[in-house]
Amino acid sequence: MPGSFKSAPGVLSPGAGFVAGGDLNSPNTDQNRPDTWVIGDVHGCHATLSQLLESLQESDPACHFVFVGDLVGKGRSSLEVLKTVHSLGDRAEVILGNHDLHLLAIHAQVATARAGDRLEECLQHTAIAQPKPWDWPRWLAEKPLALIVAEVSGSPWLVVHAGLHPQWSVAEVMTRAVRLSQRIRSGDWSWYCNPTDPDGVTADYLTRVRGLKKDLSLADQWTGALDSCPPTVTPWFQVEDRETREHATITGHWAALGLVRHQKHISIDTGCVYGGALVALSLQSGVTQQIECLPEDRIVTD
Ligand SMILES: [Mn+2]
Repeated sequence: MPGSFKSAPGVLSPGAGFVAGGDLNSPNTDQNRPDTWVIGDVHGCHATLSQLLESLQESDPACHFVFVGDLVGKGRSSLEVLKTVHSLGDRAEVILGNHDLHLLAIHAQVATARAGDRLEECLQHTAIAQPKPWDWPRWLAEKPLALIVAEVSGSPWLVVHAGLHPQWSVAEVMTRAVRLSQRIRSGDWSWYCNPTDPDGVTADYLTRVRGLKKDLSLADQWTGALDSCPPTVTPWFQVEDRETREHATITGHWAALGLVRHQKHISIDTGCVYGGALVALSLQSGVTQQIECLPEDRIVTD
């Protein structure tokens, strides 16, 4: 079932003629070219992901996927999600989210698991001596923190997990993302949860930001819906004169926000692991498909 964007205060909802992409007036109608679907936060919801992938591939077997990050954490089947996305090979690109970084940091022994992470299966997998396990940490650490997706119609999309510092240009975002990736791949985690390290700052904005205070620092305490925004806080994508405002951007991370469009920005985390839905956004047509969280993925919390 195609989904729809919700209206929220200060957020423009697309009309029936909405077309995704940098050029909103030039829809791509090339039905012969495989589509690219951008998929929201999976968080270990393997059954729901499998059903969504099956549905998307039924009509377009050669389609590509971009995952906005947080493949793992909270949900029951993080290892299965990693394996499934890995099995898509070159047809899937993955952006790292805060929970993906947290898993890699635990594996690198610079962080400890928290209650509710449900990452034991991933961590035990690499501890098995025989048979030789799949080296998911190596695969995951290679994934970028920002991705530019070129589409035939319109200008390219910039995809990150959470958001962007309002004063960073696209070029600065990519430079920072590449520099942080190099440290992750080299096994250097001294930036992790370290706000005095420039790469720690990069990680904060790209993988964790929601609201910003007046000085553009993170308003960490607020994770709610737009209508609960404290008066001294501004959602990062609504900051006036944001450097990236003319670029088409897509993020996940913010479950309470849901499927929302604001000017050229689209947020697609609809909180599957919290009993919501898992969303896929077509970069060709701008339509969304979503699957409600399946019972086997549902986490019952007291
Ligand atoms: Mn996240």
